[in-house]
Amino acid sequence: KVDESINTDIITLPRFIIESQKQHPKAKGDFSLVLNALQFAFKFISQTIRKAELVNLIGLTGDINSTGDQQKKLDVLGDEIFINAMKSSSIVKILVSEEQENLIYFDENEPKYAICCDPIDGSSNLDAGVSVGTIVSIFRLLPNSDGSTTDVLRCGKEMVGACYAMYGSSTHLMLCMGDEIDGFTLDNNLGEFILTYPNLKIPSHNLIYSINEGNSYYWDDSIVTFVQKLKTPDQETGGKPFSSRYIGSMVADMHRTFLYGGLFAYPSDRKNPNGKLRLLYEAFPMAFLVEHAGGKAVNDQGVRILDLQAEHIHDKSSIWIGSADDVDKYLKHIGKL
Ligand code: AHM
Ligand code: MG
Repeated sequence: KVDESINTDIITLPRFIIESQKQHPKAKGDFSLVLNALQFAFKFISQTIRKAELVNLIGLTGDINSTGDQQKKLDVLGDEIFINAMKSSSIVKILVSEEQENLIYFDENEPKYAICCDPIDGSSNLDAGVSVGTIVSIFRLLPNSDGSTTDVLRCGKEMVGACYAMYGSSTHLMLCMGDEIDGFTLDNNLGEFILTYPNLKIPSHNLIYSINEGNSYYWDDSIVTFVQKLKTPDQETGGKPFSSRYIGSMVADMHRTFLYGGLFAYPSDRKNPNGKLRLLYEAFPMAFLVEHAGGKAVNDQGVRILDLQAEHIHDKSSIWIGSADDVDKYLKHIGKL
């Protein structure tokens, strides 16, 4: 007897890409080559992280990366996996990686796409088995460009796509190719990402704030007052205070925010005058995804993240991101709404 509980008509990522391509008859299939390389990198990194403890990969290499952090072996491996996957895409010309000081240029590839990525974001959490992820922004090269930093030192709104993979209890992929955002879950037996959250919308509000409050000593008074306000029940919050949730891994904190709603922030402070998170491969892709899911993302001054432009590939930005109503609360607080 056939087990009727098994769905035999699932939408895998390759099927999803083919079907979306049909809706854009002018598409030449270039973007699918990029996605194919990306999903391979995500699967490879996912497997590597899951095996890490067993094959004794945990530990420091002793090197310092371009933004001054100590690199771990998994950071190096994740970076290598990512670079090789983009190289083999045939179509990604340049790559900005958090782990590489300079832009990587692939001589052999066609000059079509530029990718910016944090191969393993939240890596300080790795040894504790906490969820980490890979964050990616995708730009099409400027007309007639052969690939250079000017292709990525642009406004975030010029991106053509963004995604992140989160290596948690399952491996999830959240993807936006310019329209909606769609979520996939990796089926390890099939080796395929399966569509599990079609056309995901972020809730317009939730009583959750996610911020490293240990930094409050270094914050401006305005931020201290705002966070205090979130913890003080009022009529707007239905008489309840916001709850605090902070994993310390942006992908995991944002994944929860996409599904449950609320507000995630990493403001600037006296230690990090421009915030901590990087514009090209942390703030931009998350802002792109959140806006396509109906949310908002702004910096400390209330400027839309996607209107910002990086001057250097590793530039940082403050960020307030999440449910539209909760970001609006911050905007009202600073008098920008
Ligand atoms: P990383 O790219 O070096 O891993 O740093 C980025 C991470 C984010 O994932 C996370 O939101 C943030 O750093 C946490 O920082 P902190 O430990 O200062 O709260
Ligand atoms: Mg990182």
